[in-house]
Amino acid sequence: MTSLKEVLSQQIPAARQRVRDLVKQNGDKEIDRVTPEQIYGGMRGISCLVCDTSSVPADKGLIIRGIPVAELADRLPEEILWLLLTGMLPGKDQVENLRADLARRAAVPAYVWNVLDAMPANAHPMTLFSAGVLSMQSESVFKDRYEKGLRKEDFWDPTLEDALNIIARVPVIAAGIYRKKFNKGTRINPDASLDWGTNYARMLGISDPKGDFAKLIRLYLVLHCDHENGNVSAMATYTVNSALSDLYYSFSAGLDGLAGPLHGLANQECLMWVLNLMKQFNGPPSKEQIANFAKETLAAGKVIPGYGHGVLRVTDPRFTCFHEFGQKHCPEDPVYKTVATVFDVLPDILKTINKIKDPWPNVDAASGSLLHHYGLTEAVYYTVLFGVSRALGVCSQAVLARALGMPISRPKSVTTEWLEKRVVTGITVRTTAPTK
Ligand code: CMX
Repeated sequence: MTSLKEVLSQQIPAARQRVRDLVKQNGDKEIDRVTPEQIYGGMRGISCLVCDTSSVPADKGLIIRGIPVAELADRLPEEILWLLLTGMLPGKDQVENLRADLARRAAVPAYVWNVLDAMPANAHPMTLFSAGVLSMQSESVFKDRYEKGLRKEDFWDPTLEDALNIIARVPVIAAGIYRKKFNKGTRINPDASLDWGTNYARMLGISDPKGDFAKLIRLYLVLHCDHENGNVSAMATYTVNSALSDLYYSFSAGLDGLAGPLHGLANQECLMWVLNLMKQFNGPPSKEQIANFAKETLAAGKVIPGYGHGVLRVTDPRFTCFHEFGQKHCPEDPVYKTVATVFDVLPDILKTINKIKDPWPNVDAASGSLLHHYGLTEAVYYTVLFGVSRALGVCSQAVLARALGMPISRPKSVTTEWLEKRVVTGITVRTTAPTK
């Protein structure tokens, strides 16, 4: 049996050589073009980042190392972490080894709880989560070894140490935040015999006699783990880490991006939108009532959370996985049923609005109704769950970026004047001094 670190040590030299060959033989070949529309449109569709952990074709959705996410829905998050990092699914002993390793690393320093206790009572759970992660920065193995003198080719090793320590601890911190923020009683300590996802479900303290809530949490942690590198949380983590700020700084920055309503916060907004809809009509609404409510939301200039995507142009397969979970485990739950009826109605309405490129549900549209069904009703907490899962992907991406020796990120920006002249004359006019 080989450990995760041993497998990576074996793989990294060939991965480096592959990139060296690509750049040496074809480094100057054009692979894309860039238009002003793209520059002013959030850099949509510009191929300028490398991400080997996952890809998101517009017509298929999340593919992790060549495997569509729906085929991975029954796997443990530990298996997914191994897959993200190595491109292979682990053997039975390897998963158990990784599970036990994470369990050994799960102790959260006492000062983290003191930091969280000192935060204002109205701090959002994501603020607490990001602060909790950042507060541990002095524990960074990368920072420590870098200060002592570390060769570039070895950067990935302490980054992996930081990644595993962060991944091991985030469910403990996240569950502690839940218990504190919503007055659920004392914290529940991790159980070193359980897997990462089941442990998190248990530490939240939700009653789970049949183990279905733990099943939902494990599914949740698998589905949200990664989504290429161009989304806000991944790119923020990647960019900060590229400056060799360690993973505590970088993952905390990624969480700050995840906390935005157009990204991870849509998770909480979705359930709120559905509950408001049900409140207005005293229970599960009819299709006509849903259509009217959606039109009112749009007329007020708001987005409908859980619908649309920057890349996808089909129903998000992660939504489909949650939808199937609901059909199997709680088909009669009124909130889930409402979410299912919204899915019947909304895409046709969104299709009538020309500017909306993707009228289909994304990952956030159904998850809240399922969490609500099992008693995790505090929607403002939902993005924290997303963040716990996203640690798997962004930390894996950072380890691989350091393994490949990726440099500090520094794309070139141009002024509006430069663009105006460039599109008219085709001549490059530099209006600012070149930056380093
Ligand atoms: N409801 C209303 N309007 C929407 C919409 C929705 N669900 N989705 C897109 N639009 C609007 C955009 O706001 C934009 O309007 P303006 O030009 O007036 O600003 C227009 O349609 C074009 O947007 P787009 O090109 O289709 O989508 P973007 O790539 O710009 O944005 C996203 C993608 C996800 C931010 C957007 O669809 C949205 O705001 N959805 C609701 C929030 C949400 O569910 N976010 C979670 C995404 C999943 C994730 O991050 O993991």
